[in-house]
Amino acid sequence: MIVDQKNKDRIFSIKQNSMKQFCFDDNVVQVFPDMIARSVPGYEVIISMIEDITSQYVQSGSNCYDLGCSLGAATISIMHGINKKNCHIYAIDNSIPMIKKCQSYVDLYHSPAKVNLICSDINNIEIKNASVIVLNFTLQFIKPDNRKKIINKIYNGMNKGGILILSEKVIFKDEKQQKLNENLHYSFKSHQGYSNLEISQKRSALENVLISDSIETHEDRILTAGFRTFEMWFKCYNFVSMLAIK
Ligand code: GEK
Repeated sequence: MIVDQKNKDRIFSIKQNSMKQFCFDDNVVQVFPDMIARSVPGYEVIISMIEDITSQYVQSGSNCYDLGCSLGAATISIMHGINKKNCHIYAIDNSIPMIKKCQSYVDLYHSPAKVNLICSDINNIEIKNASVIVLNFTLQFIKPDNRKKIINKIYNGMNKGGILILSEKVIFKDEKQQKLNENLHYSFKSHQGYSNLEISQKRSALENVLISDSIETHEDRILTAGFRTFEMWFKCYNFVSMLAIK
């Protein structure tokens, strides 16, 4: 992913009197690569491993989906990981400015697979003949009541042996563990150059927008849908990436 160093995230650096809910608008899109890299510990590792995991599970003649693709970092990893013939990638996001800019990034790379960028709500899309599906920090923005339906839809549209890579910010049932991981994440953001004001204003803007589940809730939802394997393959503080195999 190409990051324009001039586009540093300073969105929450000035004191705001009334806090608007966070949304993926033009301002966020302009600084998004810097924002996500400095907010999500381990993001780059997860993005690079998506290529590796894709290469192990992609099936010939199948579809790969990047749901909530933003600027296409995971899409580009999927493109690089595809080592089978006649594959098709669908990268989907419901933010118009994200999809527009995503197209310009994806166009920089060559892929034997056909890539289609679609501006749509992932609640409304159809999934079929899938071997690799990525939800990289997207499910947490979906209304909690709709999450089970999306995981079931993913399972039903997936071929046997196909995989879901699900990365999320999570909460812990144990209060001490929750506090510890929250504090570690706070220090990470502070070391990344975010001020206390930026951290607290972003937290307020994300309230009721980013709603985290526990690892147990994700595992239960995935196994109840029918997936035969659930593995938490990556964890850094309160950010995890899980692998489900059909
Ligand atoms: C990455 N995966 O760089 N339908 C479609 N898209 C949605 C929906 C929805 N209902 N809700 C939110 N989004 C990316 C990072 S960011 C994570 C994903 C973050 C989209 C939203 O527009 C945004 O682009 C993305 O999900 C979440 O690997 O910013 O923490």
